[in-house]
Amino acid sequence: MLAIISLAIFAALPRVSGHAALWHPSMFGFNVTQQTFPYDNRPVVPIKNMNFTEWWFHNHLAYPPNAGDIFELPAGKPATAEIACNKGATSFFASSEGGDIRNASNPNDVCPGSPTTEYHTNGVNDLEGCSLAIAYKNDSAAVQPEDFTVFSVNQTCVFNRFTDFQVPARMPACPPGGCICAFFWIHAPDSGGEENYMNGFKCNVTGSTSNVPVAQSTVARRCGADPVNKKFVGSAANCTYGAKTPFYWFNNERNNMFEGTFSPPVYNNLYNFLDGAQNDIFNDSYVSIPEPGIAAALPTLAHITAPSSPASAPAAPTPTAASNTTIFITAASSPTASSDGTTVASSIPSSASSGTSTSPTASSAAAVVTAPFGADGYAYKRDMSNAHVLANRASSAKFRLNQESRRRRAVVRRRSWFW
Ligand SMILES: [Cu+2]
Repeated sequence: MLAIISLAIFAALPRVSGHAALWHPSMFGFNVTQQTFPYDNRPVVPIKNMNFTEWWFHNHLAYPPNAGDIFELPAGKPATAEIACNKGATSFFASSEGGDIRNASNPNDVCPGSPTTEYHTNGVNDLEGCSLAIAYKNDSAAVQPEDFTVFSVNQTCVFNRFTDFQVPARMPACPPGGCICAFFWIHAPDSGGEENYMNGFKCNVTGSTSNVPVAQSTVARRCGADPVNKKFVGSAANCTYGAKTPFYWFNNERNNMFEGTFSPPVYNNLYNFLDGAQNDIFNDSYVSIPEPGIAAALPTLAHITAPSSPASAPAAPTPTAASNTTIFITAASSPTASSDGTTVASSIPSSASSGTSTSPTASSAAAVVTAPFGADGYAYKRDMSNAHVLANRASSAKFRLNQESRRRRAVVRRRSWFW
């Protein structure tokens, strides 16, 4: 009874709800309020256990931006987005039901007046990253999940209202009318239940100097160090390189990730989503990308001489993990920095989530070179092979149990703020 009463009081308390969204007039659902749908479908509300039309673009495709509202992506430069738990906490507060709730003493406050757990983090060391993806289509209705390619990652996310997304320098121009983009986020497993976040928006690449298309994206593998799950060394050969699809997880339809409740797919080194611009997503970025696997050959980067020149295909050295010519793609690396036929290895830090926006450094990368990838990687069992997918599906009943118990714990935790 007490639980029911306290829940009722909790529900009646005026409060700024948590979660988070990317806010911009170019977004689908910019003016959707709690009353627009029969259920609360504000852009900040998490997505989970939904059918495709409900989760895709947050079911906001019928709420497009006004003509001319577009989010600009300057090639080779950062695009600054505003991420907040309420529109009133952004520069666009004027059209928010609750008006301006920005924190005057901290303009970067994602959720003024609320603890960080409201946007699913226990602090700056508990961040898993978020991403922007792009589809080179100007018709939002024509965009399919496989059309999106992640072009920018911010691993220090969600933590600052003003969040920079570095745009790759070689992004080609969009079709007339612009492209369709989306913000994707899956938060840390230790601060709230399993949830996806997706906000679609209209975008356009400016200052483009390359016309090489973005490659068809593929699903990213879990390949980095994962100390929480007692995997202390990453397996670079098991990583997905090049254009990668966003994560579609924990819905009823069209998922591309089947990770368990406590191992959400995340936008950081764990899935080879390095911090910053994703500079290797173009058709000519690689001479070859072998099928990933714990004993696979590493891919070979192409030598890009000029932004618009076709890729030359130099004779590739035998790619080996121990190769002295191994180089590392970091957020700051430009495609021109690579030499002919260089073997690529992802620098995988020992911690899955560093909690800072610092790019992997040469020193952390050097550790990968000297330590054979296979030392622990051969025993790695989290690759998304069919067998593993099937096993995950078979244990879905267990997921639901976990999910239910986590939800209950979350309710207890939230109540404790008030009691
Ligand atoms: Cu949430």
